[in-house]
Amino acid sequence: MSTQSIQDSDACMKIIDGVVAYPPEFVEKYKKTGYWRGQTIQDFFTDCVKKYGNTIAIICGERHLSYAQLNQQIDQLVAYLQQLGYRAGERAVIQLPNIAEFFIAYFATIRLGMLPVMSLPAHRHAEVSHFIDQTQAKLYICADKYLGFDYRHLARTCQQRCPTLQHVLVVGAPEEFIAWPDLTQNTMDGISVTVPKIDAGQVAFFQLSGGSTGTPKLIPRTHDDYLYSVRASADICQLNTLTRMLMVLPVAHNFSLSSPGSLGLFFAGGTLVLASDPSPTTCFKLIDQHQVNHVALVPALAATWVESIQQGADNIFSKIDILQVGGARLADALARQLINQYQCRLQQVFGMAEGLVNYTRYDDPLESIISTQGQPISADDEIKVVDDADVEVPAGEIGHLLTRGPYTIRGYYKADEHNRKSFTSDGFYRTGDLVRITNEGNIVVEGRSKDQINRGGEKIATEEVEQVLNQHTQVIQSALVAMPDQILGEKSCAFVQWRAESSDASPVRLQMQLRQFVQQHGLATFKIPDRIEFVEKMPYTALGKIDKKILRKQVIEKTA
Ligand code: AMP
Ligand code: DBH
Repeated sequence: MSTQSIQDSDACMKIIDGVVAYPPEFVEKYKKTGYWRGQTIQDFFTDCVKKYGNTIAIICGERHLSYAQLNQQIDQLVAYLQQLGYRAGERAVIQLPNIAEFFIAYFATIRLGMLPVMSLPAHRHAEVSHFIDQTQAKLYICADKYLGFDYRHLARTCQQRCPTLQHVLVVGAPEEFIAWPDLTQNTMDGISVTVPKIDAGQVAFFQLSGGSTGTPKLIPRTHDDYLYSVRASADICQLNTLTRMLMVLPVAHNFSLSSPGSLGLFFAGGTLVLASDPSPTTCFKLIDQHQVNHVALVPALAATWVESIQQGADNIFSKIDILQVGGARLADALARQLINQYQCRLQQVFGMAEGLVNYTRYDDPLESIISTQGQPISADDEIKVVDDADVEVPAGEIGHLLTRGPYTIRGYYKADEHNRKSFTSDGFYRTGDLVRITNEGNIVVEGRSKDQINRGGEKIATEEVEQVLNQHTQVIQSALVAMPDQILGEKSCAFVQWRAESSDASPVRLQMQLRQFVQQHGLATFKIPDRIEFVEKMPYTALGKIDKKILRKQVIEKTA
């Protein structure tokens, strides 16, 4: 274990094994208030099983798993992993679609004291190998194929690149890797499992950040802090044993897992229905078939579902009790339409995997629900809206949102340098969001200062894509900017300064080449530029940086 103290201007930050610890006075405060209860995610789930044993926890295709059955399969996998040699403290990257195995893998690794690392199905070998390297993961758990992509292929690349990787566990056909064991046969009975004693103040797992720099950052979440956000969210959203939640967004996403998400649902004893894909065809059927009453979407999906209703599908929104929309700014017009035209009970959710989550409350005035992103979970979420010099702006004015609180991290994992920029010296997280606070205390997201594109809720750190484009031998430099999109809200446009002597191929061919280049590099599918513009020179700001404001204007004019 390595401990490092960084003396900052007004705080002494303790970093233990790459994790920035909460300062002792905050630990004491969050414990005293009852936010942090010393419960691990493992004990939390065991409690759920005790309370709701025979209730159906998960519906996944034809499979209906009760809390007790789920628990039994988790136990089987715990024994299996222990037999493979896994012990507390080791890390496992989990990249699974919306299937029951995700939860079995998540809870089993945690039960064993391992630390799961979340990955989205859209991630490719650049991200996955980075997660493996950064966490020194020995285990990678994936599906054989999903939406036409073969993850065993990805696993092979990671195996070549990542010296720590020892096992690949595949749900489905394993080829040369290890097959997900049949956990229904209780073949592991009789194996004695040593479940370690875990301190709830320790990191439980790594969540994902969209980030705004070159490499994706990992977010270390502790048992204590995460469970507080989960319990409080379940409370705010009034989940109960009758809640039937459809999981449309990727299960590993922070919104899906905790706001209130699957963990909030398990806490309340409800039933989770897993959608294999987010299409109206798949989801509307599941909603009908299983009397779903709670759904969480990103604005882009809500818009797609509206379109499908306009084209003749049933008004699915009137059949559910609550539609949560978050992950990207919901246009007021769409919010209004959902409520007025489709009798939707809407809740806006503005959150981040780093911590802070805001909800409009069910009893808020309609106008607040339509045009604001709500209020924080906790009375102890500290919010500051500041100008470029970190001075608080007058009430109601737009500024940078800074936050600190009982479930917001104090630093990304092993990212000292980046942390100095992303956190203030007194521990506030610089969200990169531009917000204002209404008279009623609601947050309105007005824009963004971080160099990130929000593509229908999927975050793209522009620098990461630019770094890849710049590696192409024919590229002098590149700049990725957001362009407006009717459905997704934003898409990405890469401006590329190309070497003059290489311009004999047609632009269309060059664009294809570049897209392939990004893809071969192993970046997630959603990071491949939607549009590519070749330019002879870049516009610059007075400070000599590429002027993205001008580029954004240019792409709007070109696409108008
Ligand atoms: P991440 O840090 O990758 O978890 O992404 C969180 C970011 O998503 C926030 O900082 C916002 O920029 C954006 N976001 C999430 N929910 C909303 C929302 N309801 N409205 C606007 N932006 C949102
Ligand atoms: O976008 C997000 O990351 C997000 C949105 C809503 C989130 O992490 C959350 C709720 O918890």
